[in-house]
Amino acid sequence: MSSSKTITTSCSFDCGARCLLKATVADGRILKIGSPHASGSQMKPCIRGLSQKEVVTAPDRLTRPLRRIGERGSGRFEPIRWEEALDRVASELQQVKDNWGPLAVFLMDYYANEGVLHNTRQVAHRFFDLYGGCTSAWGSTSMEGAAFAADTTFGSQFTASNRDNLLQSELIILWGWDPLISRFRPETAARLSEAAKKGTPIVCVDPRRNHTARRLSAQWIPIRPGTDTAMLIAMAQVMIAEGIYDQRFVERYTIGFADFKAYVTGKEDSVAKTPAWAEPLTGVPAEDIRSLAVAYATRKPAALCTGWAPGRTDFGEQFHRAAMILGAMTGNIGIAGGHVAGGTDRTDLGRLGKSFPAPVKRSPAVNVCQVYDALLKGKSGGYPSDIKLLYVVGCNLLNQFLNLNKGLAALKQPEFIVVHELFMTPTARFADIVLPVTHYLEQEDIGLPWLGGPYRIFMNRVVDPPAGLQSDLAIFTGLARRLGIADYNRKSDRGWLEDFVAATQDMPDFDTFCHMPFHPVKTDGPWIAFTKQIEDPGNHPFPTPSGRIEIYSCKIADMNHPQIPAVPKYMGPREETAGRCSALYPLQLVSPHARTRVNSQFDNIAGLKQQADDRLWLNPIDAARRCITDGDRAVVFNARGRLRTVVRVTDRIIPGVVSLDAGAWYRPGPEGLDEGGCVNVLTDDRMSPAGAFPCNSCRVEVELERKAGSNEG
Ligand SMILES: Nc1nc2c(c(=O)[nH]1)N[C@H]1C(S)=C(S)[C@@H](COP(=O)(O)OP(=O)(O)OC[C@H]3O[C@@H](n4cnc5c(=O)[nH]c(N)nc54)[C@H](O)[C@@H]3O)O[C@H]1N2
Ligand SMILES: Nc1nc2c(c(=O)[nH]1)N[C@H]1C(S)=C(S)[C@@H](COP(=O)(O)OP(=O)(O)OC[C@H]3O[C@@H](n4cnc5c(=O)[nH]c(N)nc54)[C@H](O)[C@@H]3O)O[C@H]1N2
Ligand SMILES: [Mo]
Repeated sequence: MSSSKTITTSCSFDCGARCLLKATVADGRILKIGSPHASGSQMKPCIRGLSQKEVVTAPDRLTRPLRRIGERGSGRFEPIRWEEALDRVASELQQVKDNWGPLAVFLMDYYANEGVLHNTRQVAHRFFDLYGGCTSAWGSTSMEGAAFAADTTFGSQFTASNRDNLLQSELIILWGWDPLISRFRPETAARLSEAAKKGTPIVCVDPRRNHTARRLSAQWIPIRPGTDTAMLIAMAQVMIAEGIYDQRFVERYTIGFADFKAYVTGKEDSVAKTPAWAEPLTGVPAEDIRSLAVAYATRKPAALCTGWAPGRTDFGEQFHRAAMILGAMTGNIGIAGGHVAGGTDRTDLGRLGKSFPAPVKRSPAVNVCQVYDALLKGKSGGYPSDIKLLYVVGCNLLNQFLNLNKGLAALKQPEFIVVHELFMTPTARFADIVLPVTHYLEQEDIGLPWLGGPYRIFMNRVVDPPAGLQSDLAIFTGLARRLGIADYNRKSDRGWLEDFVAATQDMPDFDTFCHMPFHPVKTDGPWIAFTKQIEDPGNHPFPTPSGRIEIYSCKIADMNHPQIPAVPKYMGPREETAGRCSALYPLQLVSPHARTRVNSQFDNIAGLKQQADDRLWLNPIDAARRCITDGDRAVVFNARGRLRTVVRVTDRIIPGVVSLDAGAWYRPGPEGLDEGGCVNVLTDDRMSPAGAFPCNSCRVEVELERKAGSNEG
């Protein structure tokens, strides 16, 4: 046996971080994946990165193209040769274009691979752009509410500050945010732990006492999902009534405060949005709302850090807008120890001068919540086209998109479905042709931090792919050749990467970059969003129509949409307002991201599945009412679907709410019951007014699983 060597790379999936991996390799096989010392706490990989050997070598890894032989969705396939598979896909693409035009192709590409070169979205979009266009999806399943709010309030998506900043905060509020699980940059957990250790008060507002709250021993304020905006607005009311908001900041940097104040105080609609008003909506005692408002307004600087989950609700954008306004009312924007609440948490640091060429033509698009509806209804439903061919790259939509049972019908609709995948996912089962792809450890690339950040990682090829396997880019290159598209890809992978590096000013030469574990991007001191706008507003206006932080948004006012008010307002969850629904399905359901998965990825990997918490969290009060005890098997259901799961009875969740991690694979059982525990058999596919993905606005009922043969009701 030859001696082993170590090779550095990073993950490239949609994971919340971007860490350094150190692979030990011998005889072309991975022995181990660990974390290099060089990374310190800064880029330390989590259990998911460290388990990638198991992913690459998984026994169920797809290694040959497959053609469907059974009924669609039956999962019956036969292997075929690459030539044959690519010829078939190319001829279907040509035929659809000739007969129906290119818009009859729906491209469902998503963020499975976020490498600079093997980026699933960019390689697919470029191909279909040159093909002549297609119909595709718009909107982020993650943070459309935050993106909308950032654009309309600040005129910028770049609202992030470095996490060292938290060490200067006198108070940290984690609102619907669980970064010890979701990461939000690799260093976040370490900085929060340091802040906790040095005694910074940390408060967590969440329906669950989540992992971060527990590990940091934070104060937990339980809240009902989808009602956060009411609590934030009541906090604003306290600050106004008690005269403790930062009047100087509001006058100097914002517009529209008077309109917001008129709503908050009740001048506009005779309802003062006091803590007593918010208490029955949110489930949070009025006194707790007042205390948090006073603390946030008076302990300066303070960081209100919001996750995206509270914005993945019926009126999600209002949550992000309201949090931003509180950040402004407390003067915590653009200063050390403060934080832009409600934003995307993105930065533009570390971008490369060039990336895989993005599309030029804009294709018509439907919101990510409406993909199934568009497949089912086409033009008759007001969508851009009738879909004949669905092309899926890097997306497990049947598992991850809302209202899975509607998805089952929708995926029967197209005449032809192509899926590029590593595994036979619930979505891939519906393909006519499945094209297996390489894993990121099998190719060279560049890894950039999730949400941006000041470093870049050269992703070395760690092992060779299984014989014959191709990357998405190589597959599209082969299809382009067959379709006579000359310009798709004239370079080698290396050639592209060298180009990206050469086009980036502050990069070392390519060879040096390849041999360093990571390249730190120089920043002049700590980076804090909007410091220039705050320090020198005369020369640095906010990029909004007014040049100020828009509490009243001119852009929203122009939209003139009755459900998107120009100042943030609380609007009740839609299902709750439909009274019958809340009586039939009295529990609210949230579906957080799992510690052991990236969305649905790795649910099929035994080592990770064993460590997953795929139980339904249920409060003891709700459990007792249903005669359910810890460890019981139960069925969770509503009008859209039913799933079977195991119950974890815990007081770490507020009464009236249940929680089930998203991402377990759908496994159909008898009578429409999902035995895999895929939460999206329950969720509703109506987007929020501004396009947010409302997975956390969902009502269900839970019952003990009936024994076979029981004839109860
Ligand atoms: N380990 C891991 N990390 C990940 C991912 C993963 O799958 N696994 N996915 C990555 C991706 S793609 C994304 S978009 C991000 C997602 O990041 P987020 O959207 O921030 O994460 P979630 O886990 O959905 O939810 C965070 C917290 O919000 C709470 N919550 C849910 N609904 C509400 C609500 O209405 N109000 C309040 N106050 N709290 C609520 C949940 O209980 C949970 O504790 O994570 C990224 N990081
Ligand atoms: N109920 C509920 N639903 C949710 C969420 C929630 O919080 N609750 N979160 C939403 C969020 S934030 C997100 S981002 C979405 C994620 O939704 P998806 O992006 O559909 O989720 P993934 O499970 O990451 O699916 C990516 C697929 O691509 C495959 N893949 C990996 N690498 C490659 C590659 O290089 N090439 C190709 N072709 N394929 C590859 C993986 O095997 C996997 O099946 O889910 C959303 N759905
Ligand atoms: Mo996401």
